[in-house]
Amino acid sequence: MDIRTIALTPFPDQRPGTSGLRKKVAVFQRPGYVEAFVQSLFDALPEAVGDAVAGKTLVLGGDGRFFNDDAAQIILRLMAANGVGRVLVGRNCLLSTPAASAVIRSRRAFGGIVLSASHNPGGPHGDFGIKYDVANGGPAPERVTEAIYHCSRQIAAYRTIDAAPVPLDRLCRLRLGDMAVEIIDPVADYAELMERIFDFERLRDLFRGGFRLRFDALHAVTGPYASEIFERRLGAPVGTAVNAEPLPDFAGGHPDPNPTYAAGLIAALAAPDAPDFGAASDGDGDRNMVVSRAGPIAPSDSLAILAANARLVPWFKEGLSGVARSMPTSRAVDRVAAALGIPHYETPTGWKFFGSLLDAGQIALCGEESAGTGSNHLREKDGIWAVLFWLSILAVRHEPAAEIVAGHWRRFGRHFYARHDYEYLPADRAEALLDRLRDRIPALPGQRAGALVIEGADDFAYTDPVDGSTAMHQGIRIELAGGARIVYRLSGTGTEGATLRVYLERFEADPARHGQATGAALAGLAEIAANLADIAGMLGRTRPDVVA
Ligand code: VG1
Ligand code: CO
Repeated sequence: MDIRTIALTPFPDQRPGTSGLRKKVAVFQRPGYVEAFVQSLFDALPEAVGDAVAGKTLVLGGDGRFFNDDAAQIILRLMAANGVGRVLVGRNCLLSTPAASAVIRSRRAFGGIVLSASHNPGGPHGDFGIKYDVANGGPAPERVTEAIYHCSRQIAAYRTIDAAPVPLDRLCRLRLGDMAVEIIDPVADYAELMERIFDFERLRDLFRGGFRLRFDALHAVTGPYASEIFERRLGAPVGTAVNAEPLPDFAGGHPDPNPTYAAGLIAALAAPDAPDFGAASDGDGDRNMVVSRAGPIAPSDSLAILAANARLVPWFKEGLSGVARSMPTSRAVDRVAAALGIPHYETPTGWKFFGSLLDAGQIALCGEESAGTGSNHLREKDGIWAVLFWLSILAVRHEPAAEIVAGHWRRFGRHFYARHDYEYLPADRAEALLDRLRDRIPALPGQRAGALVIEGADDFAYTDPVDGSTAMHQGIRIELAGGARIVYRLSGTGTEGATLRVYLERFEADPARHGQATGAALAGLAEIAANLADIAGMLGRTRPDVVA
């Protein structure tokens, strides 16, 4: 094997964000860009995780978006040149994010690379991304991503080999230089894990009884998983999974499972002949939106409902050790934890912060307001798993999903919740807005904001209870009288300008008021949030671009 060392000049912008490195495709296509990042990753690992990739088994997959195949070939050559012993590649370099996590864990791999920009749009003018998972199958923690960034600032050369492209379209074993390459079925390990978690016989009964599911894969990676699991293994009718063929540009759509980008699903569930339950996932299969005949179920509510019903799933029959949610996620799940008498944790945004709690067994279930739910079965959030969890509840309780949601609110109260996103902002203006708010924090408690009194304010900082690592400046929290809350933070996944996220939450105990529309219930709070941060004055915006 002839290893070539190619000199390069560092790229200054290779700092991973909330979930890996995300940029426009054109940025990743710059000569040496993928090579610089992946070599920086390999260079960082000995110090960051205590071992190098030489001789190890790695996993490689992606969500199939434009540039997936080109990047895969570049990375395979770098792996060979860096002495990787064996690489397991999903056929056609496809692996959903949760499936990559499953393969890393089931095959005891050293780590894995997932090529995805998740819910961001794809195609030649869209986004691409690279993220690294460590040996527990979870996203590299911050000390690793920071080490990669540090190496990327100093890198002088990368190592590669000259080789023809590796055929990735059929299951086989071959060699690339001295490295063993195994092309694996992207669905098999994952589907097998799902069979161990859920009662598939009971779910088959559900479909035999005529239950109708519509799963919208949005032409992203989950299509093959949904067809195999829902249709072939559980006997749901063919056509249960729609838009199930992964396409490099997601058919021009935006693979973000929210009511705007999955409007077809929302319409199907509102139609007179609506199926019993609807769901959609994102580009890389780790998010889930679930929809009842009454409309989408808020992700924060879904997390709380799964927690309250966990014992209906065989995997959780002994109950949950604890739960966690990201800070901006509504506190609905905290109430469930209190009722169950189990601990609950509040972490910064991003799945990487759940890993240590899951590894230590302190939590068994966790989630984020951004349509992410997961558990100790993996170290990533998991879209198909969340749907199977919901189906399991529906199979046992025999109530419509909308009734389960309403019953949950009657028992625990309702947390009205929304996120307002202001997109494509000049980064300096968005940062100035947060800086200004941060400076005002000490003076805010006791002040009136609209009709409400501010009870507390802080700049969220987190100390991991397991490993003691810290994360600062994770969002500004404003607590208001009566159980209302506003959170401001900047997105760490965008690729164009800055995105300000404003999270609104208001608790309502009275069941007579649970039927209000979310927009109406939060209108007053939205106004307070906009005024408090002077969004119009600072950003020149009078309404959010996206309400999720
Ligand atoms: C967003 C979400 C966050 C999620 C992250 C990755 O991050 O808010 O909850 O973990 O995306 O999800 P940010 O920094 O843009 O708010 V995925 O499915 O896009 O990898
Ligand atoms: Co995703």
